[in-house]
Amino acid sequence: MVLVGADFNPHNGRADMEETQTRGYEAGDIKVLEGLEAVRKRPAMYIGSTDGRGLHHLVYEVVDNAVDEALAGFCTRIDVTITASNGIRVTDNGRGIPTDIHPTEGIGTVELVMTKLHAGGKFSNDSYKVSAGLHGVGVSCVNALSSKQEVTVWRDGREFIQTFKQGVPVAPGEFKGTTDKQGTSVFFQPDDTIFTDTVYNFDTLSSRLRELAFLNKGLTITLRDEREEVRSHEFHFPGGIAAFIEYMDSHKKPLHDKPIHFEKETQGVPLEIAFRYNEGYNESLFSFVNNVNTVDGGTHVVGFKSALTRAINQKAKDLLGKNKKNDLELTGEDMREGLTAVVSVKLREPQFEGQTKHKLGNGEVKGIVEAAAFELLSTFLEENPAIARKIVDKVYNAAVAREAARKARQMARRKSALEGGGLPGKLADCSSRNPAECELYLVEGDSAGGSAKQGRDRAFQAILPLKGKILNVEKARMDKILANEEIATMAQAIGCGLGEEEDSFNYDKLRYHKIIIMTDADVDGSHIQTLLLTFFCRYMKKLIENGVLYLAQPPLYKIKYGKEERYAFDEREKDRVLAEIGGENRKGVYLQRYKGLGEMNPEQLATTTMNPANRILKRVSMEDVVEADQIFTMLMGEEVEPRRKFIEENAHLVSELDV
Ligand code: 1YM
Repeated sequence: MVLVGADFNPHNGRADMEETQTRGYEAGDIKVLEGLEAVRKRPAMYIGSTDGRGLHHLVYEVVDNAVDEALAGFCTRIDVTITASNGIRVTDNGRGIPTDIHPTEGIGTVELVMTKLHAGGKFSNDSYKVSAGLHGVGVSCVNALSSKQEVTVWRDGREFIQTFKQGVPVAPGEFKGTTDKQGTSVFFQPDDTIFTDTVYNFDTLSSRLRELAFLNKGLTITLRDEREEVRSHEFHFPGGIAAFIEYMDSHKKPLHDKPIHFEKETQGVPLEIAFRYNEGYNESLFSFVNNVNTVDGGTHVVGFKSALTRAINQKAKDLLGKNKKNDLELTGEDMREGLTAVVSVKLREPQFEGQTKHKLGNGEVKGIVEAAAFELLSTFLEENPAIARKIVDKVYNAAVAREAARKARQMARRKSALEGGGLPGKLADCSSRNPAECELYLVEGDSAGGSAKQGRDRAFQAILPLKGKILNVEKARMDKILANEEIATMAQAIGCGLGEEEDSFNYDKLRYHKIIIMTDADVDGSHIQTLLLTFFCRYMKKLIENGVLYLAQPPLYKIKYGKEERYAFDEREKDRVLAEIGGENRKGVYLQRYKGLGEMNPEQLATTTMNPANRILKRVSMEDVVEADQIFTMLMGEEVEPRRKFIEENAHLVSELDV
């Protein structure tokens, strides 16, 4: 029983018996300890991973309990603090976790909630708690993975506190005095023997908490950082997910002024939908079930899409039938060009499917969402003819463009058949034909491409040099994109085709399980990187979702001292290495700042950036689709002003890259 510390005696309650929860030590407790021990032994099974993702997951788990209390209608405010020690405090103003002895379990309810593994909804009425996927493993996992946790409850005029170490109560909970406050506060210090990453990221927490505030209209959520530089954010959106749309589209040109926003509860399923069309061409549809982002959609999304298609088709028949040639069929995809939408449902027993459990499976939800959305949409289009007209025109134009793209694609196919198809001439392919071990380097410029070709291990590393800047896909439609040579070459080499439709993108044909973008560490390089990321995000999203896209990290410095050569990948490492060998000004020390890949000879490039034994690769993830989408649009879109502002605000990063 590893978890029972030597100084912990469960029989030996402290303090005054009247003020302390007394309890016996029963068989049930041993089970609890075994449960928590299992969490500590295999943390990844419970929270997904022990890296930064798992670390942040702990916060979401505790915040989820507070949000549940808000959903139940008892809590209006949640305050999250990153403490100076890199611990987390979450405080809500709900009813407070019950402090009495649990009627059936015979121990304090707080202790029960904090120590017993459950999938949610067992002890409380937390009916909207997500019971599958990564969420909802229960706050007891957070406790088990914390070197210290302290729970404070203000309830019925009294303050109650209980402290835990690695999930084990230090002592029974105690009442500390009277109070006029109400609510629950949980402080935890993540156990740094468990996590490989122990530092909380303010922006990561901030964007999830912002999202929660959008999804739970009226709830106030704050985030405060008490580490070096104190900063704080407050999120409160009376507009709910309509405000979410405005936030996401703040850099796009809207087609109509206000987002269209519906809320309706049918058959016990609360449904909230908001959407707005913009002048762009991309679809951004975000769906949530019980506040969890269903990245792979599911039945609620299918229901919404078919309602949208039916309602707009009906209206289009009305409006187009009379004046335009009506020989073009409008497809669902046409209806969603330039659409930003959020669909949020709350379900008592959600079932999640798919590899990552991010797809809603409940069959009944499709019909419920479709019927409600169709009715609301039809009425809206009827009552707002000017907006209906704009939407129908936009959808019609999308259909025309789709038809043009189809023809362009057909031509491209015919052309590649004429040329014998096959692989692009610029590609220096590897000899292995086993995609699982193959890597494709996309290299900026012909000169670095040449070094990479010489330095690579040709058995499994392929090189594709890219010339200059690729097309900015955010501004172009599919027909133009297909005609772009750099893009066509990349798509041919990768092998899956491109596009969002199933018939044009086939993941199974992927020829390399690692696709590595290698650009210079200067402003141009980061611009090309962003263009490529935009392209992959829009037209080969699956590669990012499946984690096969990477960024190479070339060193920024070479430090030479005598015969020794060392490389540094950032400023801190450079300073450390220099300090180790006695400083930059010492005789015989030579410091070189690499401005581009071209300054390295093939051997150096191979050792530092390409050899799997030494290189550092950064995996590109869709963790924060919303944020990525926004930055892409802003950096790449039509509007110049926000881009200028962003670059100005991030000028310190740029100057670091381009000294
Ligand atoms: C900072 C984290 O956990 N708040 C919270 C949790 C609970 C309640 C209120 C609550 C729920 C219920 C009744 C109920 C929980 N209680 C339980 C259990 N904030 C945070 N706020 N009274 C209070 O669901 O019936 C589990 S969570 F099991 F004790 F009821």
